[in-house]
Amino acid sequence: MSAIDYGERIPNNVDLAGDRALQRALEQWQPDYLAWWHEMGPEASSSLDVYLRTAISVEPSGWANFDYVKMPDYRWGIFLAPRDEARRIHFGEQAGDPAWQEVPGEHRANLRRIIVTQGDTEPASIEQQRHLGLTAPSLYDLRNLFQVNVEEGRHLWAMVYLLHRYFGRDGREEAAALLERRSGDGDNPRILGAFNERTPDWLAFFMFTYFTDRDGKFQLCALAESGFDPLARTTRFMLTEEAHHMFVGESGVARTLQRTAEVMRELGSDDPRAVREAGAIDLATIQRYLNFHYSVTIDLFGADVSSNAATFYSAGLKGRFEEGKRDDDHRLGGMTYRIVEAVDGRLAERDVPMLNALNEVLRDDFIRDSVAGIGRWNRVLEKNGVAARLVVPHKAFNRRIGSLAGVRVSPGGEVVDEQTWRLHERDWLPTADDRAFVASLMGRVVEPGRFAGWIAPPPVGVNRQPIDFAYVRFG
Ligand code: BYC
Ligand code: FE
Ligand code: FE
Repeated sequence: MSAIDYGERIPNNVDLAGDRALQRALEQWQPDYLAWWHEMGPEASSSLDVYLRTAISVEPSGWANFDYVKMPDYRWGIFLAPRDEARRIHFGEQAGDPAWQEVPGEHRANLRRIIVTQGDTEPASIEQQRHLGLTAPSLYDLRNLFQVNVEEGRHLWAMVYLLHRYFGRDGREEAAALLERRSGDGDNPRILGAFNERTPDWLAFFMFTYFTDRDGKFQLCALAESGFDPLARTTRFMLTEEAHHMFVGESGVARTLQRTAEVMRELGSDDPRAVREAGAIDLATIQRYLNFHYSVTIDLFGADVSSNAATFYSAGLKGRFEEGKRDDDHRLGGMTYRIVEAVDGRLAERDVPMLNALNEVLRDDFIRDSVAGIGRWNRVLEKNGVAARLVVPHKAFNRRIGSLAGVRVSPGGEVVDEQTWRLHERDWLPTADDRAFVASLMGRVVEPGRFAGWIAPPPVGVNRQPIDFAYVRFG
């Protein structure tokens, strides 16, 4: 069951050949996917040989095979984690029932919506990142970008498989629409806010993969608990890929900080202008990028009070992060959770029914995980003798979704009026000048083992290859 069949046009471990109608439908979607990849995937990349990993098994140990691949020839496929025949729904009103192998009629619309929303983010991120290959700071980084891109493409396949296999004609229409929406498009944008923002440079890319791919981790973990077993199994395998995306972000920012700290030490100065003149990114700019990506990403968890969230949970469609490790009744009736809202010009806490607050519960889990990694970034500064530290802004800062949308809150958590906001916005969020400066540092470095001056090399290469390995070969 877990062996992957690479003899098929669409590699899979779901016995696609045993369902001719489904196989035909997916084989018809495949050229549309490739056309979309050519139009919206990584720019000027079709002829490059890229040292990529491809899944060869869904077992946790040794699933990856590394080799040179031209990205349009990447073997995007359908890989589900192995089925546990005895699996039961373990939260919500139907806890204890066998997990569903087909979609229950009463949950069809909600499940489709969750799967479409998840699926939509995957091609969106590829669109957001499509131009970054032109300004990669090294071959190592270029390869990592492309690895992330092909895997996000595979995540789209994962959701499209579910839509085609379990949702009939509606599912096929939704699968087609996933290739029609475009990140940032005025008429037909991607579904969620953060996926319509730009990722204009590599600092933004690293912040995105640190924060926004981590939203992916938490949402996928919640879906991996689902009573709809095919969704649980496909998201379980997606999570093994997600770990690498967050690694790219965490290590990318850490290497940026390393270089900045070295420059500060050489200069004996923390003056942002001096740091910039020496070709590194000043800490204040890095903090503003962090503020931006953090705030747009925490919006992705949805409204803090949400009847959708209650329905998804009670129906057994979407669980909590690490549902199985929690020792409450997994139904949550009568329990409460504390949220933050703005009342009369200040922030105040309020207890609301836990079931309605599950978006906030997941957001708070995400925040804890994010903060831990920022501690690791700060150790880079500490080790280099830099006194300054990065911090996450208050969770009410720069919000557009939920109770905190529409109030102006400083990164420190103080409610401010519109005038104060406008006065300080340039200290809190990346300015046009910050973006122009970071853009001025971006230039493609293609010599093996060389790195752009604003970023330190990584401590080790990919798959135990040396750092000066030719991770990408230009034809
Ligand atoms: N932007 O009751 P609410 C990833 C809408 S990332 C725009 O809170 P709900 C990846 C909402 O749709 C993981 N609109 O909604 C990362 C609703 O609209 P309607 C992606 C937003 O359903 C990097 C209304 O506001 N996966 O994989 O409880 C690279 C009321 O809100 C936003 C998922 O998200 C927003 N930020 O919560 C590649 C999992 N937030 O119905 C990939 C699936 C809310 O009024 N999705 N709205 O028109 C879900 O579970 C839920 O849909 C959400 C929203 C948690 C997103
Ligand atoms: Fe993904
Ligand atoms: Fe990802």
